[in-house]
Amino acid sequence: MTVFEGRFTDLSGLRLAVVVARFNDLVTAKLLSGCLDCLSRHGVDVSETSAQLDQAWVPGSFEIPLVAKRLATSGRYDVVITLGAVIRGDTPHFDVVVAEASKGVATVSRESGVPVIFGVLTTDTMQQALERAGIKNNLGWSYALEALEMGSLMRAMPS
Ligand code: INI
Repeated sequence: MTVFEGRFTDLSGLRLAVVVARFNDLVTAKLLSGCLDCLSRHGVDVSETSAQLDQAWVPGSFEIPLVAKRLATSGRYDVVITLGAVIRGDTPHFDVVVAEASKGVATVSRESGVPVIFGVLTTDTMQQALERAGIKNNLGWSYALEALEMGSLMRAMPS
């Protein structure tokens, strides 16, 4: 029996891309900083000259799937992380943005065969979003861990 699982060591060859939405950047910048902290502590080069990690900024979460698709299908990355924050209180079209972002990310991941981590926070209030972006916990850290696990798992599996 073979058990396939992701590992958090020997990540030297792993190539990652992060797509970050500027909308609510008070929140998304904090998610990004938690994400980079986690990647760095697991040995990923997150420096400005890194050949292991690239970033793409998009206006809002609605645009995330398009850019995630370009990155995932480029053949350059083992895993793509998406970071966004959609806040119901400020967003009459909350449901539309969330549905497009979540369906879009799932579709890109399935169709490209590249793991795309869904790191779009969906909350009722800015306070809740900030709590998940560092005041209580920084989910950017968790999204990075999930990316490392999935990137490593996919490399371990037969193609
Ligand atoms: N984008 C977000 O990422 N979060 C939001 O809360 C949000 N609100 O409030 O509208 C939001 N809107 C912008 C949207 O993602 C697109 O950028 C815009 O509609 C242009 O396509």
